[in-house]
Amino acid sequence: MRLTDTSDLWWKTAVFYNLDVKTYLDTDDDGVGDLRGLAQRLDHLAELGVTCLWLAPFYPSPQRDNGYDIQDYYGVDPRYGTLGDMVEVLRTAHDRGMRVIVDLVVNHTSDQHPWFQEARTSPDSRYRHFYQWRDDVPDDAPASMFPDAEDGVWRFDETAGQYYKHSFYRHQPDLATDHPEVREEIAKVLGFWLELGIDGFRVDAVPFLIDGDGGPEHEYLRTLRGYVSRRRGAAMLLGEVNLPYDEQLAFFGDSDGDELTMQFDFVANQRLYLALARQDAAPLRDALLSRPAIALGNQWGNFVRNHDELTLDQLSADERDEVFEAFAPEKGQRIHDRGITRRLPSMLEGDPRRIRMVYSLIFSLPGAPVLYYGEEIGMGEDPRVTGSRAAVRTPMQWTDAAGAGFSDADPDDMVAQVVAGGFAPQHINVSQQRHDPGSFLRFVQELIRTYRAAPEIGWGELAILDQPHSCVLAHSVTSELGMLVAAHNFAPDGRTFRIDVLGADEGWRVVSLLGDDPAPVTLDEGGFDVELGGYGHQWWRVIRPGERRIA
Ligand code: TEU
Repeated sequence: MRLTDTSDLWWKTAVFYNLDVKTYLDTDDDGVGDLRGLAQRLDHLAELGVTCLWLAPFYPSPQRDNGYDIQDYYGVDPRYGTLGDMVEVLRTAHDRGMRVIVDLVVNHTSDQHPWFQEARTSPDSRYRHFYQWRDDVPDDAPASMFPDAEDGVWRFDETAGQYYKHSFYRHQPDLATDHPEVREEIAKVLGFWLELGIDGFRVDAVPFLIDGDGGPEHEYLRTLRGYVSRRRGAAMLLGEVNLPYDEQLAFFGDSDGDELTMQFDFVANQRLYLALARQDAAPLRDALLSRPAIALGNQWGNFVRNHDELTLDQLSADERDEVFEAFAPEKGQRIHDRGITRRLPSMLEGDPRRIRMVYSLIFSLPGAPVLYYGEEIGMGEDPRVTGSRAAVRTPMQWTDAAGAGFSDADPDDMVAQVVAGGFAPQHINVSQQRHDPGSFLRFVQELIRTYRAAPEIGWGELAILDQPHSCVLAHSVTSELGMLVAAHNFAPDGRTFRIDVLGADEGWRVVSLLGDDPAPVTLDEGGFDVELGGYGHQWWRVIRPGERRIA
């Protein structure tokens, strides 16, 4: 992409919010959330300050992998509503100033997809080459991503008389994405949703999509991105690439950044949890220092939690054990030997200072924050669901009612049970927090407001600032738009220190952004003194002489 005009790079400063229609709001009390319910709650999201929704897969699906097993790329699962309801959601979101991206899951289809059903019938089927077939299992076959469910990635299909590849579950055959006809079909899918008004795609499992046996490489990602941009100038691709930074870099493309528009920062995410476990900011500090520079049009997606397990696969075995011990002491809270099935607030035992510190930090790092539904009220996982990602896929907690205000259906008919225990809706819900000025919801709303008023976070460059405490992360983000300084304390006791502002000059001032003291402080020899409480957090705006910005 040539960047002549940067006004349409909306994702640089967007606030993303991922939700799954089926667990959001059920308007017909059949126990399954629906698009009409989502439409009704768009005002909650707009009020919160969200600027882009990411809708988890809502397509027709046998639901054996939470909808990531797609049977028809052009439809809406009838349990959620119709395509017409989807257009209403889109229109209403756009009316409220929110964009909408959807999951693009084209590494594989469901085995119930007509292409696969047809492909397996005969080697001469016109869909046979849509998938990857072999007569035997290759010696160098990779291990399955789901080792407790699958013992490999090749499975013999009796009907087909051959092995097919499945990088994920056996019911998710991998598409042959290097085949021109498959690519043409994928292009049509993208074209369909773009024409309906979708603003981009969260691209599932990208390294699998462009890798594999004789698979296409980065040139295909470039093609996809080019196609998306041609069809809709301001549309983007947010890719799921859980790899080390140096490998991730290639997925942004060359110096023009012409492949994935955005990628989640899995490295910083995993290092964040190690830092929390150690009560020492060093692991995260080191990660951020090694975070590569990206092209102007690209962006990092910063997140605390997503819909999968909290994967710790990029930590060493010892580091992973430290995090397991601190935050998932019970075996049932772990999965695949690499991840945790809990949400942050429960891992931090509900400590408000610590939870707020983490969200403040995520919003202050260069990039665009990506929230997972329920994070705005501090939802926890369902402790009764063990060893499964389903623990964090529970109904959104709107009220303190038995059905969480999500649904009045019989609990047995509900798509997922409402969380029980200390994080149940009686304790954690939107209604109650809306009315409480000290609530977590109000805190997140304020954080989003402040992030949106500080575009330097999305556009700026990160610097880690020197100060004497390893438990503290002090950083600044600087761009032509302004400068922000932030400090976060990973330890339970308070710390005092001095922050020297990079490049500070005569007359520079700082003003606290998240606190309630609006008085600017003039820098003293280029720095200022900071008092940070236990697990404390602070943001400051740097005001240079002549700048008219307000706090
Ligand atoms: O995930 C792909 C994927 O690579 C992760 O699930 C990975 O296993 C995890 O990050 C640990 O490293 C996507 C979806 O997010 C997931 O829900 C689906 O199950 C999966 O694709 C298959 O479609």
